Amino acid sequence: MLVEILQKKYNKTLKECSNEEIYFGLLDMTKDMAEKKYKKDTKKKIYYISAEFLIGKLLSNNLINLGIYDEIKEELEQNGKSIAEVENIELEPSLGNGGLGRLAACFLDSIASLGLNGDGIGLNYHFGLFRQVFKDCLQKETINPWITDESWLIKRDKSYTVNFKDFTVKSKLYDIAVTGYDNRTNWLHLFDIETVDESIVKEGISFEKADIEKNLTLFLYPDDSDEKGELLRIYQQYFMVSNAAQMILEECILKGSNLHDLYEFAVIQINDTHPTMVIPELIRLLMERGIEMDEAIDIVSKTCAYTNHTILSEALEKWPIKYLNKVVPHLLPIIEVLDKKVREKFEDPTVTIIDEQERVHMAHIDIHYGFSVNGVAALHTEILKQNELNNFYKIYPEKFNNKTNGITFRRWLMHCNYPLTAYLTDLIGDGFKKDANQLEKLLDYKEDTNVLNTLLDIKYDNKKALKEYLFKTQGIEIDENSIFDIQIKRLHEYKRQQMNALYIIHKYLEIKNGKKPATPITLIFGAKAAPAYIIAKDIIHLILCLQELINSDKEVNPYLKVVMVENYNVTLAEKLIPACDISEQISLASKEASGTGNMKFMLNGAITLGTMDGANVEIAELVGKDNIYIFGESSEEVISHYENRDYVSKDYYNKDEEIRQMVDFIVSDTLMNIGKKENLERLFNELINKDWFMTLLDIKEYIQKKEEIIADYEDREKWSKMMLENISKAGFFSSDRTILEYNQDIWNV
Ligand code: NBG
Repeated sequence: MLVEILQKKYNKTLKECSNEEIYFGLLDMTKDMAEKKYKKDTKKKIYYISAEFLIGKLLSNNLINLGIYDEIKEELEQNGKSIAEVENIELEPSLGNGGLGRLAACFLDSIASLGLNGDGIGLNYHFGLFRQVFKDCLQKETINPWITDESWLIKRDKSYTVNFKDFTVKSKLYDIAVTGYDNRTNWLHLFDIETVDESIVKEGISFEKADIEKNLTLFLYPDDSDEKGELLRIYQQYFMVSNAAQMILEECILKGSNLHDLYEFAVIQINDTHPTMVIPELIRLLMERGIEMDEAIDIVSKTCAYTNHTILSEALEKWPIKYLNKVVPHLLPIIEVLDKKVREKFEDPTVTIIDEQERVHMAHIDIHYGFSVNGVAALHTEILKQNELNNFYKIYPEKFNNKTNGITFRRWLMHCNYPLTAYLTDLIGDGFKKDANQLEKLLDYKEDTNVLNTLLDIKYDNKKALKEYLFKTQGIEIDENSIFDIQIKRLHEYKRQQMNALYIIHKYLEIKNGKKPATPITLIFGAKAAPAYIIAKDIIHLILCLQELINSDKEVNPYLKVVMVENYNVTLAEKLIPACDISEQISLASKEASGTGNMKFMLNGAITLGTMDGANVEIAELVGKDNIYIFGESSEEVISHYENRDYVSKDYYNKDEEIRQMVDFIVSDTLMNIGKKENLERLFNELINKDWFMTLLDIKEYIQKKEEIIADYEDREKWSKMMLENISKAGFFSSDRTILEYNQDIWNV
């Protein structure tokens, strides 16, 4: 089929075509096949609304899900082409930021793969999240254009009118097909406007924030450190949910809903608080269509469900009434009624929608006016119930439920680790591709030296493949015979990349003093920092300075290497994860809602070094304490430090010589000669005077555990057994399991 398409499109044979031509040929073919697998809507349908969808490149994923990957791979090889090279042509869509967006993408994959009728709804950001470049050991941000003339986006003939206070826009809709694995096709609906003007972006990522008609869908999470920025975010959010609400009502009416029964036709999952305004917007639209307010509120409350993804208060959105009035004054009367009803029913001042400072708490709208509230890992949900949202839990115990996150094995095993997938298939059959729990069959081989050695061989080959990839794409050289210790995730103080950086200093000093590791260690980082998050950028600066220092020190670099990959994204994750030995999951206990990278690493045979936080807790339960390296204070202990305000980082610094040495090194001449005084001093001061996320609390135990896991790496047999246990037990973390639970407990589709 491909041959015919290329013949028609370019009048060339497969052999004659360039990789680019093959890519566009495959794009046409895949889109066409996907469209054919679209099935009519069922009576009830899931709408997953999210500010981000971190979908990654789509070609291979779609070929796998359509069941033609092997065939195409072979056909290309027979003609002297390589699928990997064809894949390089594709630009990664820039529609997401971190775990929340990647989760949304995994969920869409699982919804379709389980044959459920469910679409995603979001925005078509032209430049998406910024592209990260390093210069002088600093992060700089530039635009990240990803939309090309021919792409996965299908322009639809559909448009809605969205009214803001001062002006009105007409939306246009783009769809991306979401192919299920051997199953139906659903859609990711992305809304945009015609008037967006990419040329207004000057120097890096700066642009005039007030010109909404030109900038509305330029960036995901534009800088909101000033008023104009906050207003822009409100414009984006309202634009997203107004389109969503209009589309949902239109589809339901078409299927025969009289709107009084909306919840029998639609269930809306609100992914974190960004889409919260869909609640007042739907109420407004129902009232416009003649439904009384009380009934409208009731209908919407039976239709919407909310997922919380964090307990960090800065991420729980609170919009000043003043700002909402400037953008969407028509929603305020509704929000005020929602608030009034809460006040009439409950005395507790902490559960109101509008607070004393005249701010609207978006999560509070979701909890009062949605029928389900879920956390994303067992520990996270417990913390929501017992601490963060305890006052709400007391009112609505029946609304709270846990849905431990998951990942799609199509992308995070079958696509990113072809050799391991092929080997597993040989050993245990391919049942695990649809029923992830079958990975447990691998346990039968836990004493089989042959199998254990093959797992080590596959890991080694993946490390070599990563080495080649990093050299080709970023000019970075690494040694495949070293231990690959990897921390890849957004940069945030709670994730504690700074603790890992202190470990590097510890190791550097040790080597300088003549104590050398048995096997060289390569510490790999990948992380973007939010452009306005100063300390996060300082941490990147520290890591890049250490990279420069260590990699140019001949005494140290045979034993230690630091690599921070530039512009970390899904494509890089797909290369890094299969090559990893040690998975760094070292957040301050209680702060990482779940984590999903931890699951991807485990599935690909990396061993976790982590705290009892997020889904690490469930990983630890599944693999048992012999197959994971846990350190650090527990979430209870950490929460009690916050409650009693008794953590003083300076005390740890003063008390402990070793800690002092590491922290002081940040502002030593050695490092200041490489880096910037201002940044390094600021970070130093932050660590000893604030350290909100308690780096110094756990640093000693962290170093100790890390030395232990590194020492255990030498015992190859023991290590390979741990790998096998981790892979075998990863089945629980398939997003198919998560989605089945959402459907059983929340959606009922
Ligand atoms: C993130 C959490 C992660 C979690 C993902 C997906 C936000 C607001 N939250 O721990 O930090 O894995 O959500 O649930 O991005």
